[in-house]
Amino acid sequence: MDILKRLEEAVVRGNMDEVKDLTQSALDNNLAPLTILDQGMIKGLEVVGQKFECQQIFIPEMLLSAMAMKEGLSLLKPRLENSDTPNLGKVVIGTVEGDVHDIGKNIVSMMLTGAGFQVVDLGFDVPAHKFLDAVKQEKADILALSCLFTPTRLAMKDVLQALLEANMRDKVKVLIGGAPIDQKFCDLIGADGYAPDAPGGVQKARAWLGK
Ligand code: B12
Repeated sequence: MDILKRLEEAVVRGNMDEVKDLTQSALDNNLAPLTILDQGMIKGLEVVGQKFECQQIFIPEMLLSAMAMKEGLSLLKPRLENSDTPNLGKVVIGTVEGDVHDIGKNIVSMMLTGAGFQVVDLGFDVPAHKFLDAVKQEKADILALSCLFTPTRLAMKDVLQALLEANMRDKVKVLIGGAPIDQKFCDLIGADGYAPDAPGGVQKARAWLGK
C-alpha cells in the first residue's frame, strides 16, 4: 500500500509509533512535508471526524489520533519552520477562548515561521484580553485567530471588540481561519481577512506587509 495511505490509516488508528515511522519514511522518500500533511495525516483526521460524527468512535479515540498526528508533525516541524528569509513581521497567533483544537493553528504557526515571520504562539483556549495584551506587548503586525468548534466562532468577535475598545483596531491586521470560518463570517465580524488553509494564510500575511 502507498505510504501516504498507510500514514492516513495509522492516524485513524491513533498509533503514535507507526505515524512517526511512516512520516520518517515519507521524508526519507523525499516526499514534500506539505504533501505528507495534506495527503496523509490531515486525510486521516478527516476520517476520524466522520467516524466521530457517526458515533463509531468517541473522544478518547479522537484524542489518540490527535496525539499520533502531533508525533508526526514534530518530525515535519523543523522543515516547515526552516527559513532563510529575513524577518517579515510579527504575528501573534492563538486558538480562541473555549476551543482546545490546536493542530491547524500549529501548522499555520509553523508555516508562517517558515515564511520568515516572527510568531508568538499563545496556545489554545485564549481569552480576548490575552490576545489584546500580547498584541500591545509584542507590537504585532498581524493577529491570527483559529477556531474549529463552531460555537467558539463568536469568541473571535470578542477579540475584535476588545481591540476596538482599546483603540488598537487600526494598529493590527486580523487574520482568521479554521474549519467553521468562511469569507462571509469574516465580513460579518469585520476581520481583515480569512484564509482556508495555512499556505493561504501565509499568502495573505505576506500581501498585507507588502512582501
Ligand atoms: C482532533 C480533534 C479533536 C481533539 C483536538 C486535539 C488538539 N490538540 O487539537 C480533541 C479530542 C481534544 C477534540 C475535542 C472536541 N471536539 Co474535535 N475534532 C478533532 C478532529 C478529528 C480533527 C481536527 C484537526 O486537527 N484537523 C486537522 C487540522 C489541520 O485542520 P484544521 O484545524 O481545520 O486547520 C486547517 C484549516 O482550517 C486552517 N486553519 C486553522 N486555523 C487557522 C487559523 C488561521 C489564521 C488560518 C489562516 C487558517 C487556519 O489551516 C489548517 C491547515 O491548513 C475534528 C474533525 C475534522 N474533520 O477536523 C474534530 C471536530 C473539529 N471536533 C468536534 C467536536 C464536536 C469536539 C468536541 C466538542 C467533542 C466533545 N463532545 O467534547 C470537543 C471540543 C472541545 C472544545 N471545547 O474545543 C467537531 C466540531 C463540530 C463543529 N462543527 O463544531 C469535529 C468537526 C468532529 C465532528 N465531525 O463532529 N477534538
